Amino acid sequence: MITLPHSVRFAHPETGPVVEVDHQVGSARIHLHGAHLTSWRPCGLGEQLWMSSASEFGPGAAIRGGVPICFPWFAMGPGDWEPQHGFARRVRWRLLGARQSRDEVTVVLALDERDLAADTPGRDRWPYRFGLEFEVTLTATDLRMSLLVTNTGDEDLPVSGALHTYLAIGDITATRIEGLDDLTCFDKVSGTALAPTEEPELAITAQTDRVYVHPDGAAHQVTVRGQHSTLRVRNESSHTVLWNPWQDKAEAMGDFPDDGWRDMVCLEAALPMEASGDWPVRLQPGAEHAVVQQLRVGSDDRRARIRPGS
Ligand code: TA6
Repeated sequence: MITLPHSVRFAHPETGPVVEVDHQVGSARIHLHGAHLTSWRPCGLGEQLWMSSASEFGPGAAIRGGVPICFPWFAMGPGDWEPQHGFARRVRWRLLGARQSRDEVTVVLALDERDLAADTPGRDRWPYRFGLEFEVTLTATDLRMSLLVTNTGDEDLPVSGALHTYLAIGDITATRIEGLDDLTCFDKVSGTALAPTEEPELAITAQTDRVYVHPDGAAHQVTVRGQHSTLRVRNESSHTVLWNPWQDKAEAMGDFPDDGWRDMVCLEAALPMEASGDWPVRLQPGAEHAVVQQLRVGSDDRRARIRPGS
């Protein structure tokens, strides 16, 4: 029996069992299904994560919006692996525990091969022993998410995946993204590699699906200046994925509102994948690897961003 701090409780809405966090630093909701974070509200601010009003929540479904956990592969793996983005977001995880202090609250969920049904779609493609821990920490300004993969087996473990975060940005046409201009990327829409640009701010004006490569696989920070707020996204991963389906793709998805593309953007902390040409990460027995994403709300510091001479 897990003892939860007073700011963390279980709830059982129609959409399935959730962990509700209500702390002085903010609130959040995490579904046991997929360990799927579907809401983050920093104290005094509105919802920062975009959720589809048409999302499914049933067994085996992929919840649309919030922070899908893509694992053990991204997209279709090497090209034709179903289900898209792996099985971790489509199965029930376990609540390991939660802790709080005056300034922060943390919830930890877990998944390993013993939690999977033998017929879990995609398991036959990836029959390995593994351990996953997803740790979510809220502070007054930050949401920090860590996905820790451990190879608990006795053979190398091929892994890929991402924290596939949907940001609620207000109006995509009024949104600018800084910090991607100096990276190379693979553009999945055109199927071509794109060189770094000289444009410090990126506007999204059409379907966008890009895999950016972090130099030396180091952490990388991006600033999203949305219609109502500025969000800093720090990805401790090897890649950042940027996605907006735009109108045609949104209309073609049954769990995505036709005009949903107008107020969301995905910025994802990702591991090497087929599109980046360097998948998978191979963990030796006993080894572990973490993907971390930190979202920080904050005042607009344009003064600090003005380039000399501009
Ligand atoms: O992260 C971008 C992407 O790989 C897009 O290509 C698109 O497929 C998106 O993920 C959503 O995938 P999903 O399986 O959640 O519909």
